[in-house]
Amino acid sequence: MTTTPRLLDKLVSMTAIHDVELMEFSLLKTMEEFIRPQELLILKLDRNGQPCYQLSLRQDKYEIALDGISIPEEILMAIEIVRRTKQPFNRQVDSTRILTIWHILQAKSQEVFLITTTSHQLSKLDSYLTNGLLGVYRNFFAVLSEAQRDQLTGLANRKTFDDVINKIYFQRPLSTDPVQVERRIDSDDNVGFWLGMADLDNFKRINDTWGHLYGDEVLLLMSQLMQGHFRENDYLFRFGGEEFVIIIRTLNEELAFKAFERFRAAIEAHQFPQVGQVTISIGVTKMDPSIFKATILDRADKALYYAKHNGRNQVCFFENLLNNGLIEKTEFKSGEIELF
Ligand code: GH3
Ligand code: MG
Ligand code: MG
Repeated sequence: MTTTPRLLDKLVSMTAIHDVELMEFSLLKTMEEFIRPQELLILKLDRNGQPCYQLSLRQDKYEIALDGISIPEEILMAIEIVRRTKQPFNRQVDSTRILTIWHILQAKSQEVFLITTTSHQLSKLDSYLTNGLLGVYRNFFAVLSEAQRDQLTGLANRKTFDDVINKIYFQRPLSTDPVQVERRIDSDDNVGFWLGMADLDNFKRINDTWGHLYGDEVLLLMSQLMQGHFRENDYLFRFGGEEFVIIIRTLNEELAFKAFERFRAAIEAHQFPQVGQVTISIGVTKMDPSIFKATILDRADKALYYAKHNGRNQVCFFENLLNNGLIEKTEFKSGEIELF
C-alpha cells in the first residue's frame, strides 16, 4: 500500500499531541487526506444530549462552533441510532451525499461523534482506517484526559490553565501546524470572559473537626455542584487545595455576577453530609487579552482576599472594588513575568 508510510507519519504526529482539541484537528486532517470527504464534523453532545461543540473541516477550513449549533433532522435521527447501537450508521442523503456517523466516545459529561459526508460509499479500507484512527483518538483522549484532570475531583488541573487562556485569547489552539480556524463563539461583540477564583471558607476547620476524609468529600461534592451549575462550555479548574478557578462567558458584567452569585448561594444552601453548611468566597475579574495572565490571576486573588477579610461567603468583583476605592491596582510589567 503506497499510502502506508504517509499514514504512519500522520499517526506519529497525531500521537505527539498533548491537547485534546489539537488531537481532534489532527484526526480530521488525517481523515481528510485519506478519505477525501466533502465534509467532516466532530460533534459533542452535553449530558442532556444537547449539541455543545462542533468542529468542522470543509475545504481545508476549520470552524468551531459553541453556540447555536443547529443539526439537521436527518442527522439528529441518525445520531439517536448511533447513540443506542454505538455502531457506525450510514445513509445516502441524496444523489451526491452519503452520510456516515461514527460513535467516538462517551465520557462523563459528553458524548462525541464523527460525521463524514462523502460523495462515494466508503470502501472497506476507508472504514477500517477510520475505525483505526478513532481507536487511536480514544486511547489518547483517555491518556490526555487523565493528565489534564485533577485526581480527586476530575476537574481540569492547573497545568491546563495556560492552554485554556491561549484558546480564549487567541481563539485558536497553539500549534506548530498553522491551521486556519474560525471560532464562532457568539454574534454579540460585547461578550466577555470572567474569571472567578473560588475558595472554601474556613476549610481548615472542616478538616480539623471532621477529618481529612470528610474534607476530601466536601471538595468532591463541591466540584460536582460546580459542574452541575455551570455550563458545558465554561471552564472549571481545581487550582490546588480548596481553591477553584471558574471561567465563564457572558454578555455583560451583570450576568456574570448573577452566575457566580447563584453558585455561591447554591453552595450555601447545600447540606453536605455530616459537615452541614459550607460556604465559599469568590473573587472575580474581567478577562482581557491586553492584560497579562498573571495580572488577571492577581486581580481575582485580590478580590477574593477582600471577600475573605470582609465577612466571607460573598462574591466580589475586582473592577467594582477598584472603582469604589476599596483596593489598589498593581500591574505586572513585561519582563517581570512570562508573556503568553
Ligand atoms: P479561609 O476562609 O480564609 O480560606 O480559611 P481556610 O481555613 O479555608 O484557609 P486556609 O488556607 O488557612 O486553609 C486551607 C486548608 O485546606 C488547609 C488544608 O488542610 C486544607 N486542604 C488543602 N487541600 C486539601 C485537600 O486536598 N483535602 C483536604 N481534606 N484538605 C485540604
Ligand atoms: Mg479557604
Ligand atoms: Mg485557600
